[in-house]
This record gives sequence, structure tokens and C-alpha cells, in this order.
Amino acid sequence: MLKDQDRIFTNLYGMHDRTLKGAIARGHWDGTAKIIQEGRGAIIDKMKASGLRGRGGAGFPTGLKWSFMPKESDGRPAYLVINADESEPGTCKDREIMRHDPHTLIEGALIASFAMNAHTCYIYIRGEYIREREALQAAIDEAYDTGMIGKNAAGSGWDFDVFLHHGAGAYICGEETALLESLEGKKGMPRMKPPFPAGAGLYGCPTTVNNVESIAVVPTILRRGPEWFASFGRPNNAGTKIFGISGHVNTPCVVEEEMSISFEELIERHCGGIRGGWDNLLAVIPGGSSVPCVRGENMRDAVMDFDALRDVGSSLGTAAVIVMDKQTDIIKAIWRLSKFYKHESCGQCTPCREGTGWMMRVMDRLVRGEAELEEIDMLFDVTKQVEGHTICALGDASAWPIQGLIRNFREEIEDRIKAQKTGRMGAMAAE
Ligand code: L3W
Ligand code: SF4
Repeated sequence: MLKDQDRIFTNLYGMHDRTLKGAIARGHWDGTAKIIQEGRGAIIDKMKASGLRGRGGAGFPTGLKWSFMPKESDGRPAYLVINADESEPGTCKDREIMRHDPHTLIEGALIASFAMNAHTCYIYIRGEYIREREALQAAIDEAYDTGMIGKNAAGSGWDFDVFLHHGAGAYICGEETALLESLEGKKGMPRMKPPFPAGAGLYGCPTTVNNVESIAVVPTILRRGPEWFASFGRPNNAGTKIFGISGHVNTPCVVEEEMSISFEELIERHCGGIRGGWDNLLAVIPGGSSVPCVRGENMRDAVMDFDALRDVGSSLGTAAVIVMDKQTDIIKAIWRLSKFYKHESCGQCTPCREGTGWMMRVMDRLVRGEAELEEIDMLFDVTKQVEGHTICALGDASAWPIQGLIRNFREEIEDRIKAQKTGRMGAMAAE
């Protein structure tokens, strides 16, 4: 259980002061030049030692990712790109950072950029986040006016610029290579990987794309030490983590907690329990819409981290915890996600373009119970044809929620089909 003094994002709670003065009072921008003057190698080593894994959904080790960037300039500029295109259904954690703690993100951007030899950082923010971009732009302007960024940023000797780029409402632009295409002014369509952005990213130059939360925790990790951060959670699942809990809990919230907290403790401590009590819990999607749902009874003792959630057949993803009680039509809820992925598919690869529509149409009939029982296996088979056969992870993301539904709620799907059939036959007999 995380103590208040170990929270990084203290301005998420209570009275909000997102000005530079407020940020400094909370301990941000303290000794930034000194951190930078320790040198690139030292910063990257500390980030590796902290155990931080990317907070955007994939959990790739952040220090390792930074180490893929060229050590010496080969004549091409290097870039840091911050993925603030937070669009995963259920996910609203980065929004809170940008609203209430924007300076932490800017300070992190400076340090991370220096560590990767980048003088320029682009923050790609979701188009619908209008208030957040105003807050962030105000903080960027304030940081320029006070010399925290710009020439000789924060007295570090490093010149550093930040540009805020507004997205235009496409979920796929949160995929890192689609984001880079969009930033270059093109249609946001994912690129094949490899090459990874560290080799050829923005304008063909070495680029690292990191999530907002991943960058915003950097200054505190370096100030308090990697051991401090690594002391939270479990090995390979270190640190504090922002969870966004929505759905059928008594008080939905966004909260920073210790990684590896149990689901029950997270809900009891911060959300006032499940609506109607634990017996009323039907299902949980523990990491945003892209990860499989889990039956409620399997979730209560689940440990909320990257590795442990695999044991219950799911994943931490963005740590957007979607709670559904027994009043939920779970088949319909997953159908709604399949509709979302069909709508957001960029259409450039066949299994995703065709598969998302196919899956959505079968799901539509499952909701009404108008499918045949054999179609459940057929649908599962289609998800397997999509998964792993596409250019980007949106294909997998469209398949996994349906796989989770079939694995966990097959009986409910079958019952609905049978009930519909019985009803139809009853109606025919009455005619
Ligand atoms: C160099 C290698 N770099 C991997 C880098 C790669 C990327 C990062 C993770 O998807 C997931 C997805 C969604 N050399 C490298 C390398 N990298 N190998 O590491 O890569 P990857 O491919 O594992 O994942 P991804 O394509 O970044 C992200 C899931 O997150 N998700 C969705 C999240 C949505 C949001 C949002 O709305 N903000 O975050 C939730 O679960 O399904 O599986 O940087 O370049 N050998
Ligand atoms: Fe586009 Fe879907 Fe292929 Fe990703 S998987 S590149 S979203 S068609």
C-alpha cells in the first residue's frame, strides 16, 4: 500500500496548483541541472536499475528502450516523442497528469531528451483533450519564460525545445509509428517494424516514443534514486502506478498506487467497494479495452501487475480498470468494443480491415442470441486468424476482448442462443 509521501503525482489530489511555483513547492524542478550533468550513461543506467516499464500498455523496459538510441550523433538529429494520444477506452490517467502536473512531464522530457541526445521533443496530444492541451501549453510557455527550457535549459548547458502537436481524433494515431506518420503530416497509418523508431523514426531520424506517465515519473526516480522506485511492487513489476478505475464501483477514480497491489485492496481502499457488494461483481477488464476480461470471482485476489495478470488470462495494459457488475450485459459490452475496433481500423492490412467487421457482425448476432452454437468456435477461430497477422497491435487488440469473452462467458453465450431458439420454436408452435 502506497503511503502519501511516496506518491509522485501529489497534485492529482485536493487543491490543484499546476503553476511552476506550485510544482517547485512540491519538489519538482529541484536540481534538474545536476541530474543532467551526471551524464547520459548514468541517467540511462539509473533508469534501467529503477525497473520502470513503459506505462502506455506494452510494458517495455524504459531504460532499455533509451539505450537503443545512438550513443553518438551520426549527423541526424534525435527526437523524443511523447505519446499523449490517450484514447484507449477506459483510460484517462495521462489526462490527469497533463491537467494537474504538467511541469513534471516537461522536466521529465528535458532529462529524457538529454539522455538520448535529443534537443527537440514533440508531445502528440489527443485532439479531444482541449483543456489538457491548454494546461500543458501554459506550462510550456511558463517553462520557456523562466528558462527551464529553451537555450541552456534550467542552467544545464543543454538547449531544449518542446512542441505540442494536436491529434485529430483517430485512435490509431496512438500507435507509435502511426503517430510519427501523423506528426510528419501524413495519414496516420502504422509502419512495419523493424525498423524500430530508435533506428528510423521521425523524419527517418533516431526517435524514442514514450508514454506520458513513463516520462513524468523520470525526475522523481532520479531524485529519490532508482532503488526507491524499485522498492515498490514485485521484481520485474516495479514502481508506483496510476490506475484509472471506472464502471460499477461506488467511487470511480484515478489514483496512484503501488504496483502489484491486489485488485480487492485497490477497490476497497480507493473506490468504496463494488456496487452492490463483491457478490455482485460479474467481470473486470483490468487494463483498458484491448485486454481480455476476467470473471469477477477470479479477479478478487488478482495482483495488479504486468506478470501476475497473465495468470488470470489478462494483462495490465494501461491499468484502466473497468468493473462490471451483474446488471451488465457482458456480451453487449464486448460487442461495443468490437464496434470500436472496426471503426478505428486504418484498413491497410486485410486481416484487420476484414476481420474487425466480420467479428463485429458475429458479435452483433451473439448479443441478440440469433447465431448458431457452432459460430462461437468459428468466431474464436477468426480472432486467431487476426491475432498476430497484422502490421500493428490494433489487430490483436480487436481479437483479445472477444477471446476473453468466449473463454470466460461461453455458457452465457450458449444460454442466450438456446433461449432465443426455444423462444423462436415456441412462437412457431403457437402460430
Ligand atoms: C527497439 C526492439 N525497440 C520493442 C519498442 C517499440 C515500442 C515498445 C513496445 O503496443 C500495446 C499494444 C496495445 N528494438 C524493440 C523495440 N520495441 N521491441 O518497445 O513495443 P510493442 O510492440 O510491444 O508494443 P506497442 O506497439 O507499443 C502497445 C496495448 O499497448 N494497449 C493500448 C494502449 C493504448 C494507449 C493509449 O490510448 N494511450 O496506451 C493496451 O493494452 O494493445 O499491445 O516503443 O518500438 N527490438
Ligand atoms: Fe491498420 Fe489494423 Fe493493420 Fe493496424 S492492424 S495497420 S490498424 S489495418
